[in-house]
Amino acid sequence: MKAAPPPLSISLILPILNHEPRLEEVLRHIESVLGDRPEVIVVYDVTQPELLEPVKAEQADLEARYGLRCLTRTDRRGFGSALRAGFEASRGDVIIPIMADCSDDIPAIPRMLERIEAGADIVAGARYISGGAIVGDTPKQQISRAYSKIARMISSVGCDDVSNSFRAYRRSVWENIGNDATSFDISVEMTVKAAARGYRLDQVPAVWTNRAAGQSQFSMVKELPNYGRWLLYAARHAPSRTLLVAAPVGLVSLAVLTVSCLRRARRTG
Ligand SMILES: Nc1nc2c(ncn2[C@@H]2O[C@H](COP(=O)(O)OP(=O)(O)OP(=O)(O)O)[C@@H](O)[C@H]2O)c(=O)[nH]1
Ligand SMILES: [Mg+2]
Repeated sequence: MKAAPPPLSISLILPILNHEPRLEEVLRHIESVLGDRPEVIVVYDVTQPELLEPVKAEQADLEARYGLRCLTRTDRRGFGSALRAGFEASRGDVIIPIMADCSDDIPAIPRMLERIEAGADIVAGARYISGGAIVGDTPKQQISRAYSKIARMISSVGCDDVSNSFRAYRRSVWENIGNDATSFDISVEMTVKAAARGYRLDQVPAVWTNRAAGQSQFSMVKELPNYGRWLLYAARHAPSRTLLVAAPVGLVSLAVLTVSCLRRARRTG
């Protein structure tokens, strides 16, 4: 009888800008769901010299208690760059970015791994399919939902949540697809490039919870051109060239939606 293949090894990458007050809650949750199976790498970007000492103390404490590995970079290099550093330092067969502000659905990870074992190359945690959800909907989330709809409409991307960074990547996908996004759009970049190259995308429902503490680093205005760029890429690589017409329509709809959401957010304070 043929022996069963060994279980896939997992690396979890947690990016942190300076400090995330709920990091330890995330680590405890990971431990309760996955035990000591995953390799955990925390990528800190520290922007103020006076924070370095407390960050180093926090890291030593966490390394001792949770057996994780910390990378420290000075300066703000961006979310995408932090994920890249984590991927490069990781060793797992499957790599999963996890936010350090308790927004990701840790119990969804075993379902993601099942899909990878069944042959998927990327398994997205999808908030916009049945069983997925957002707790604490904001204008940003409404734009994100619309963005995913537009991306799906104008391209061949078989994923209903292209921007969620919470997803499982087979290591080979990350190694074979070059990426250059330094910001939050890295997840969209990987999705549209993987779809264009015929990798197998799958998704599982995931609940995303808005941050309850700490500071958001996401700026809608700064991200708009980044996200626009990947819509164009998706349209360019869609099966039919006629879809090129749909890309500008999608971009304009996204810009209109963004402006109206920002206005609404400003009105409601
Ligand atoms: N290392 C590193 N981590 C970052 C950087 N920017 C954001 N992060 C971390 O990446 C994770 C996601 O960033 P958030 O600010 O929560 O982004 P978001 O989830 O879109 O925004 P919220 O909805 O407000 O939570 C958090 O753990 C941040 O600390 C960065 O430049 N470098
Ligand atoms: Mg967050």
